[in-house]
Order: sequence, then C-alpha cells, then structure tokens
Amino acid sequence: MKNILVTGSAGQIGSELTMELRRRYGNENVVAGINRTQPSEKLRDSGPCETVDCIDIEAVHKTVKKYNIDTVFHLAAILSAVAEAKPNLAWNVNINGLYNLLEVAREHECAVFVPSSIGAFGPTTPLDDTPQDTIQRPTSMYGVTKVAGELLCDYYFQRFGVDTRGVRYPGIISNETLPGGGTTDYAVEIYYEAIKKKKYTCNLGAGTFLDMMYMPDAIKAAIQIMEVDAGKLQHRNAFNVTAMSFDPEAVAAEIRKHIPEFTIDYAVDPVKQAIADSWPNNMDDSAARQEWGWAPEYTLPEMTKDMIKVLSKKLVVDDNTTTK
Ligand code: VAH
Repeated sequence: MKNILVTGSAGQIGSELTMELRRRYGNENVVAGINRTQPSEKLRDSGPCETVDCIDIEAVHKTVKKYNIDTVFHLAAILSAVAEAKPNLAWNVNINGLYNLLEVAREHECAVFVPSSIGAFGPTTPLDDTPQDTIQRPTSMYGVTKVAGELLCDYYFQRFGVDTRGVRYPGIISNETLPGGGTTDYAVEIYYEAIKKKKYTCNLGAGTFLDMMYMPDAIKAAIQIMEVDAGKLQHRNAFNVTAMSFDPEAVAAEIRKHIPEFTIDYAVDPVKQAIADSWPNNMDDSAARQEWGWAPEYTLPEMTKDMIKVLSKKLVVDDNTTTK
C-alpha cells in the first residue's frame, strides 16, 4: 500500500482509520474522501481531502487518477437503521456506489477493502457461534446490500482479479466520531449518557446480545487484512471478526463499576429491535484468526475503562467550549 483513498473518511470508522493510516503510511499518502459528513479539523488539516461521492463514478475516477491510488478503503455506506427508513438511498449508496468503486479499481488495478457486517446474516442463520460459511438471508435492506456487496466483491476478485478483501464488522464502539444511524449505536450513546446524566434510556431490549468491538480493534482488522500476503487467504469477502458479545444489561453493569449510580431503562425501538433480533448473538471468527492472525485486544472491561477515561475528559472540554 503506497497511495491510499478512504471513502466515507469523516464517518465513525473512517475518521479514525484515516488518521491511523496517515500515521503509518504518511499524511500525504492517504486521501480522505468526504461527501455529506464534514471532516474534523484534525482530519482536514492533516492530509489531502477530496469530495468523493461514490454515486458519481467520474468523481471516483478523478481522485484515483489524481493521486495514483493503489488501495481503497471503501467505508462510504448507509447504516442499518437509516437504510430501513430510506431503502432506495441505501441501495443506491451501498450497491451502486460500490459497483462504481469496483469498476474504477478494476481499471486502475487498486486493492479494495469493503466492510461487511453482522447485518449480512438473517433470522435463518445459526445465531450462536455463527459460522464463517453459512446461510445469509438478511431481512433488512442494509443486510441485503451487505450480502450483495460481499458477492460483488468476490465476483470482481474471481472474474477480474481485483484484490478485494473485507470483514464482517460487529457493532463498533468509539469515542471520536458518533456513529451515523446504526442499530448498535446504543452501545456508544450509553457511555456518553452515563457520563453526562448517569442514566440512559436504551432503544434495544435487555437480553439483546450482539457482537461488538472497540474501535482500535476495528482499525487493526482493516489494516491487518489489507497487509497480509494474499496467498494466505482462503476467504475474501467477508471474514467474521468479533471481540465480545454483550447485551445492554452487561454494558450497564460494567459502567456501574466506574459510575455506581448509573441506571438504565428501556424504550425499545421496534424497527431497531427487529433488525437486532435477526442478527447473530455471537460469531465464530476462527477463519480470520487462522488465515490472517486476527486477535482482538479489547474486552468489555478494558473498553469501558478506556471509554470512560477518554469521554470524561472530552465531554468536560466540549462543555467548556460550548459554554464559551
Ligand atoms: C449498524 N453499526 O448498526 C452498524 C453495523 C453491525 C452493525 O453495521 O448498522
């Protein structure tokens, strides 16, 4: 990897992945592709930024040619809850945008990282220890675009030799950029509310177990799979990767070890609950561990400790800046 483009660079994963790639490969060698979401000052001022609307194939071509891109991390996507509210937009961005990206990658011989998701599974998938290779009949538009995306990426590898690789991400928890409309967003919001209000009203019910991962591990997975020797890969799109599985009660109990007075109550969002109920309780990620050495570092206690440490400082700072 020498010249890298990150689409969706201002999003929850993109904003941190872009900064880590700049640290590793040089600021000027990593282009932040942005569209609707505005980048932070840190992201904008630390390296090249370009407006890249993946629906506009010419915009993708232009940026890839201008910077002689050889690797694309394609994170531009509509997440599950927004996709259910706006299915046409989700199909257009998640599939037509991906198709454009793959066509440009084919022409310019770029390697491509495309994240899939636990959303690529559905209610007929074995939901415990979900296998790497299993039934994928998702019932959400997001899931349909993720399965179609996996198949399209494998097709471009087998038919055209495009070096496509991907992981099925679980819910991602982070403290830099808020997530944008996913079913697992509660697992981020709960930490912000615990610090600000010492209470949280959760929109997924107690007992809703989902795979989850802390952002440093999510970034590690994306970079590690793109750096591994292609000869080691038996799978490509996409690998199950997970770090933990918890429900809202478990994360609330962990928060209470730091904020004893924290309380949680529930106002279940039926759309998000239906999506979450169709997703695995926990995935088997042994294929990623065997084929490219995947090994997460953060467990729920370690993530909670770090989230509360970072957000306790950040939210005080934000409060100070907002009061000025
Ligand atoms: C969502 N955070 O909730 C995303 C993710 C596994 C879930 O794809 O839509």
